[in-house]
Amino acid sequence: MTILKEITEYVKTGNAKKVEELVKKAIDDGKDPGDILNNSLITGMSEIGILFKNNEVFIPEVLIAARAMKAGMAILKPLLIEKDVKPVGKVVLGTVKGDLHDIGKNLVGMMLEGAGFEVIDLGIDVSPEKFVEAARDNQADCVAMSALLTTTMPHMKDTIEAFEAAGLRENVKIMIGGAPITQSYADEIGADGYASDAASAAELAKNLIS
Ligand code: B1M
Repeated sequence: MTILKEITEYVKTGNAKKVEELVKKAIDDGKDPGDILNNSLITGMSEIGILFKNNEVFIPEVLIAARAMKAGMAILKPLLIEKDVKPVGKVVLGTVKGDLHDIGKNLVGMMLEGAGFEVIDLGIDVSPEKFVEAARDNQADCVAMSALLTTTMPHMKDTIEAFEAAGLRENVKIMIGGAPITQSYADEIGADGYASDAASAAELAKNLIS
């Protein structure tokens, strides 16, 4: 098995120590940091995402895989910056105003990072104004909103309207998700996309900005 394939397997099984050790070894062996990122860490997260989507693994496995990926990323990051390897895109992520649920949102963030995005996570209870400000300040490509309550879903619409009012709607793709959200709700409020789970969210973000 190649070292990159080995790293992929250790990301999937969530072995952060091994990932760290093998990423260091791959660098010492002269492997390109971008190659290590794309063909081992991202592959591992994307494979765990598919298993999660198919209910073959569950939240704890995704969390430990993400921790292992992050251990590898911590080593790669300075080298990627040095080599000016750009992220796939920038996503501003948050749970909408009035909503404190963040477990699903955090999984979405991990899958986005795993897919090579830079994620600016604004946390929970994020107002439309905060989404607009963060997207503007960071020149984000995409805004990703999560809501778990039927009472907070309308803030997704308010946020889209805030982007329109700020004259920034054309600059960003807006995607939404969360247990009560549907594709028809996304269509109704004028979002660019809806994803039902974290792995699909990463796929959607890639499609939206490509
Ligand atoms: Co709350 N809660 N909760 N809760 N809570 C629900 C959502 C509820 C369905 C429970 C119920 O009554 N059966 C219900 C909502 C009813 C409704 O509106 N229809 C509810 C309620 C009512 C409340 C309170 C109002 C309770 C109260 O105080 N009376 C209160 C509200 C607080 C607030 O937000 N203002 C409340 C509070 C809480 C806790 C704080 C105790 C806790 C949250 C802890 C935390 O997140 N840090 C909590 C929890 C844990 C839940 C349940 C049990 C689990 C939610 C969860 O984390 N699921 C939930 C019931 C349930 O869903 N079974 C419930 C796991 C997570 C991985 O799934 O978030 O759906 P989910 O994310 C998925 C997808 O939806 C998708 O990807 C994820 C993974 O694949 N996804 C996206 C999510 N965001 C996405 C964004 C995307 C794309 C995909 O693109 C941007």
